[in-house]
Amino acid sequence: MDTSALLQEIKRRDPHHVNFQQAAASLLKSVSGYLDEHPELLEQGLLDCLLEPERVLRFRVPWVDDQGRVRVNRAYRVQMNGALGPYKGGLRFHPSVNLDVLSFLALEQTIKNALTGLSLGAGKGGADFNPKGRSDAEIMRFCQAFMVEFHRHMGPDTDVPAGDMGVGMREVGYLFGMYRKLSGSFNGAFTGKSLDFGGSVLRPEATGYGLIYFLQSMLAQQDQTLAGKTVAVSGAGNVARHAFAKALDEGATVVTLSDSKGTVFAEQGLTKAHLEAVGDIKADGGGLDQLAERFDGIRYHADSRPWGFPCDVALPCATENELNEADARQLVNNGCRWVAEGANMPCTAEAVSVLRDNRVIYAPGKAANAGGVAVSGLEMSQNSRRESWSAEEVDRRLRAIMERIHGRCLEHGGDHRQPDYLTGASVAGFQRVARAMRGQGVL
Ligand code: NDP
Ligand code: 2IT
Repeated sequence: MDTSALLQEIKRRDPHHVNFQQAAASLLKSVSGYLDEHPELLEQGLLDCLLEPERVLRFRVPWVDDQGRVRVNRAYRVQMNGALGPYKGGLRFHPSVNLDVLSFLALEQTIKNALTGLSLGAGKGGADFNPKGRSDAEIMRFCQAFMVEFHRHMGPDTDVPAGDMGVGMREVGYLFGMYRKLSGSFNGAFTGKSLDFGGSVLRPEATGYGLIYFLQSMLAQQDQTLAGKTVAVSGAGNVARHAFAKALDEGATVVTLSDSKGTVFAEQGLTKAHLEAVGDIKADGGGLDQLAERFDGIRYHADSRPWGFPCDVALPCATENELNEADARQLVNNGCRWVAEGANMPCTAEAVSVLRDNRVIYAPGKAANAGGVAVSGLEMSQNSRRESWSAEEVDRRLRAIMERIHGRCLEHGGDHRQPDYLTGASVAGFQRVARAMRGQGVL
């Protein structure tokens, strides 16, 4: 099927899967030039297969809350593509989780994991469970109930989950513990584990650090460095906080952070002390308004996003579609020149067009946030060798992987002074997974 017929078919089959349609349309548009040169890939139904998950599991998760009431959540695992290795990708616990969201994330993961150059297939899963306001005991019971079903569908050579929004080291610990008990096997079937039982050093930091390493390669392409640049970061979770910390280490001034309720802005820049306070506030379930109450020089803007403040670099690190066309125009008007995505698909398609039309250098999450899954790949290697590497070793490998991904994007990204990273990343990732699919026959 050709690409426009394929998009029509996707819309006809799942008209409500608007996020998946957005991700698929972006991918198909980005690889269309490459496909013109490789029509054999269209003939084999390869694209149709790439856009259809190998398998989707849906299951109920009944659990008992602290009041003794039975709650029932809906959970999924989208096992998207296994051509390059075991299905690999995070689990998200958030009330917005549905099959559309997980399908778009699984498609992005397919290209991202291929770009890392590691032996990683792709998947994504999670549940419409809201961890906010839940006690530690409730979180544990939910994680255990999730695994009672899911353990039979995963394993170190089949499907290796990790964290995503709402799933951090604590949740991975509870999930892994139940997996170990039910499977009777201690193995590397989860990444993002605690260092106390097989985790890799630097996995929590890896997505944010990797984003900054990728950004440094983007800047170097134009003979620029991060030192002295003003950076707007969105989010206040794992990715945002570690990107913020590394940007500070590299001499940038970070002026914003945000959460689902609002944005904090500090004209003189946020500091490590602020970052530490954000960690405490978030661990207590609080909002960023508390940061402005605790420190001078910080303004809190309820119900707003960071994109209205002047910056050189914008790093959206919260969630999908958090930066729209109007936000992109504001960034352009305020002098922003680089946008690199820490989150998955945070820029809408219209925002990407505005950035591109105004010569803002834009890097999609499938390239720029691949550091997290890359260190997950390194955690799998360490687990299977029964080794643990030093922080220096993991950091060195992470940096090298991000630089290699940057190089692969350039190969297919046109003008090296003004690279089109979206096309570059999509073609390079697609090329690798398509070759593997083709070599294995129609499956
Ligand atoms: P976390 O759960 O740690 O943090 C998510 C942050 O996003 C929170 O600060 C949350 O606010 C904020 N947020 C959620 N929804 C919205 C919204 N609608 N508007 C504004 N802010 C919102 O998740 P991560 O940091 O792990 O993930 C962030 C993004 O990065 C996601 O897109 C994820 O898929 C992607 N990603 C994560 C990787 C990882 O290794 N963790 C790897 C690669 C990509 P609040 O605190 O109020 O809930
Ligand atoms: O979106 C992502 O790449 C992740 N949530 C990390 C996945 C992983 O398996 O480490």
